[in-house]
Amino acid sequence: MRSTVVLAILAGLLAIPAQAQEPASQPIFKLQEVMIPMRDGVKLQTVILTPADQHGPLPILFRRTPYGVPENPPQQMPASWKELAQDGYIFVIQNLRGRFKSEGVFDLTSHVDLTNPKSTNETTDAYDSIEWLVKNVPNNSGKVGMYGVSYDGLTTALALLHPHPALKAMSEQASPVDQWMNDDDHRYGALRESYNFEYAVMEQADKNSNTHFEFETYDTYQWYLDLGPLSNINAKYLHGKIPYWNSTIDHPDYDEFWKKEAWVRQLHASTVPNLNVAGFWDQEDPWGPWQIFRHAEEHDPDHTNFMIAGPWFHGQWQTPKADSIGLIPFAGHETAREFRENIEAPFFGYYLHGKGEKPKWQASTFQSGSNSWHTYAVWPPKEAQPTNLYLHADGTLSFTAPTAAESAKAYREYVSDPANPVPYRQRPISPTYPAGDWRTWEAADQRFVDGRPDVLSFVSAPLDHDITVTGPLAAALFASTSGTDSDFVVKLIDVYPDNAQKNSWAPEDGPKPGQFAQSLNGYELPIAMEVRRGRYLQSFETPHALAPNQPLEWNVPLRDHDHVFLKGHRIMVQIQSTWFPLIDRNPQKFVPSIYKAVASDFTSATQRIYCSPAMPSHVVLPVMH
Ligand code: PG9
Repeated sequence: MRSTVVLAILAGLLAIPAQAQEPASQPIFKLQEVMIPMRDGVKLQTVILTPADQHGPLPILFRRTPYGVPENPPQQMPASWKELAQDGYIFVIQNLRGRFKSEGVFDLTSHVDLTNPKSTNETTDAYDSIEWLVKNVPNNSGKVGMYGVSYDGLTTALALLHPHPALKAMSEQASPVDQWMNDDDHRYGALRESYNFEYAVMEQADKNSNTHFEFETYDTYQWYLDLGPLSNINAKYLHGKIPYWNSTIDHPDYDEFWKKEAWVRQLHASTVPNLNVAGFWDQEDPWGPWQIFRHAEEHDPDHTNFMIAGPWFHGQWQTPKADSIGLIPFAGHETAREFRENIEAPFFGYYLHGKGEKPKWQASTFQSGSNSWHTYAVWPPKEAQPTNLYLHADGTLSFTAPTAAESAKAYREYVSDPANPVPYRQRPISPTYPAGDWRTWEAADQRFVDGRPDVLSFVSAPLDHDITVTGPLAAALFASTSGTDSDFVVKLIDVYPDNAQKNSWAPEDGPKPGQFAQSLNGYELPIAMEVRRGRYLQSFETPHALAPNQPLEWNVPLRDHDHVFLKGHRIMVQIQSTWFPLIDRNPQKFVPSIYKAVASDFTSATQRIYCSPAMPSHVVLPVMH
């Protein structure tokens, strides 16, 4: 059981895929398990994988995980290590305190208090472990790198707050930084209901395993709908036993608890050379790496802070190839292999082996649409000009602002009903883990909600030239609700022409049943999607009721992107007020805490999006010139 779980985790979450490995004729690593003592006496279970053919001293590549360490040495080189291993590293993997055989208590909230000398946390545990490793691992070169995806990226990034002097380079990949503001658990205070709940159960139900919540209903959309108010999660299922879930519902607003969790607020310099890696379609942590990059930029005199991004789902850059995401092919590029071969391995090679050259760029992306690699001296590039794309009341989208003549019909409206929320992906919605179709939902064809009366679409004419957007995107909506609280979800979509799919092709993992029926012809590919919750428009700390039917400006950050809307494609914006069960349902009636709302608080509301000269709802695109 344990080994199945570890294998699944390594293959999926931690992106060391089991498939596409190379056959080995002899053992490639020697495995040693040790318990490394921390400053408070707690010992952490740690596995040291030494190359069987090691001759001279080698640097250590260190990964810290909550998901379990391997019990046996890999028989074959994991695809995600292949390029790194050519330079030679001692790979070290450690279970975090409180996970599996590691002693102590697991803290899912990554609180780091460096002012208290008695406090232990992931920053001090990384420091103490590196201190031990450089002194105790035979034949190490004294140089250490850290790396990892997601939670392992977080534990990497946390070492930035007080790095051990032997830590010479790191690559944090998809690390969250502030779980109330964005990434896994909330979006600007709107709860990521399915993820927060299912993940907290996975990591906190049992110290010795990764636990998948057993839904009685396969279509979790139905399960969460039948659940009713969120208070039923504890009342009916968890009974207060999952600490992170309890903290979430005890702290609905951006209070001191969440501000402490937002560890990136303590980062103001590039303290270790760092390759930040983000996926444009990362369904879990798309935002954190950009925040780490920006915070480290505050003081980076030696230019050691780098940003890489590509058209990837969570961790896809560590899969064997990444030549497509869902149905979207990358024009023959094996983007994951290319990233590891041309960027990740040379980066560590330079800082840990003294080989090759330092990257000459600050940012590098695999740009979607054009399907090509790019480098940028600075991010965002100076050539990107913020350009408004306006929503019009006739359902069109254009670079021309609404005119006075359009004022007669100044808005579009719909009724949002929490009893019939818009699904975030096509039903049935399988459980988030293990893997499943969760990984690619952000690149799914949005035609599945076209025609719903509670989803507004605005569409441009076919483009007469390519439009390249490189940098941060945002939406500014002028919107009202007949309720006293409400959500607005904005989706920016690339609409493929009806004759887009000329050649046949197969996705990376081979076509799955049903995939042949889908087509890129007319495909509605989401480029950016985000939600804002009305109660937090004025203040994240103190929620406020909205005045019914009073238009307000809603600013919706849409993160950093690099995409070309190709000639002949159209641009679309979709707007809706539910996104379920990804985001919990807003009762649409202001209550002090949504997590304490009762069934009768949930009411329908009439939502309006304004498109007039005085209230010109628009999306801001960083258009390259
Ligand atoms: N997205 C997962 C996670 C990271 C950090 C905190 C909580 C969850 C993960 O894939 O590890």
